[in-house]
Amino acid sequence: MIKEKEITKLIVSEYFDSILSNIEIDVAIVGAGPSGLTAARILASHGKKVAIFESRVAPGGGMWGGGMLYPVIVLKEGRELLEEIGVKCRQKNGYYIANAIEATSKLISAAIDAGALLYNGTTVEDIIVKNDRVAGVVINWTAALQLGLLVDPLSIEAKFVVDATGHECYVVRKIEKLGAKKMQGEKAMWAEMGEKASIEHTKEIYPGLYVAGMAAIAYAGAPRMGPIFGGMLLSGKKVAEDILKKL
Ligand code: 48F
Repeated sequence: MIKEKEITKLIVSEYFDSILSNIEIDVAIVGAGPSGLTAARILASHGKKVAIFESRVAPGGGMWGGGMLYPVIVLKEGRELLEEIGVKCRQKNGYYIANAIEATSKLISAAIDAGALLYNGTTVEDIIVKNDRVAGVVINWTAALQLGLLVDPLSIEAKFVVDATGHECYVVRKIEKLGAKKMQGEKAMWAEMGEKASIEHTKEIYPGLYVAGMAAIAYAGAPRMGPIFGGMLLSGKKVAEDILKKL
């Protein structure tokens, strides 16, 4: 016999058990694009308590669409970060190519398999700052925010927060009110420079707050790179390794 009330009970209790045991975590990653997912996988595989907060229902960010909705991604560097999670990469004309849908879905499942928690439909609307240090994230239902409802948020304490929100660079803009350097905004496309810059600018930009992926590019005012994705993956790896040294 299938009982509606049991289905409801299972969903609600499962969700609340999960959120209750993750009110205090090691790393809160904001945004489930390729950089955030890679960072989450590596941190979780080292036994760290990691949660990714993703405002959309479907995680994956800008990778699903490949280039202009042709579901193919191109890589020059960093293909090992896809191959180690089982994504098939093929060499062509001095580059590597992969199926965007395969790569995105495997990045999501690899992060979850490693033990990262993924809260979708959940927007980080602000950060917690104590004694000049970022100490967590302030979350709310994306749906409530989109409807413009006056609903107070909840908070998750984290030792480190990663802004992996892509072009929006959402979290970083919150520290401007604390007098930190302003986001510069991404520059016009220059794929080679953008790829290098995405790794170079992945760093702690305020105590407790790191930028990764396109958010690092946008913060630093570096060029965008379009549908070449190695820099995003390598940025995720770098932020994970930098945080691991401090945890
Ligand atoms: O944009 P996105 O894929 O970030 P990324 O990891 O990768 C960028 C590439 O996809 C591509 C590119 C480089 O090749 O140009 O664009 O830097 O994913 C960012 C995710 O963050 C979510 C957003 O829905 C997306 O899935 N996001 C943005 N703001 C928030 C958020 C927020 N305030 N709270 C939660 N999630």
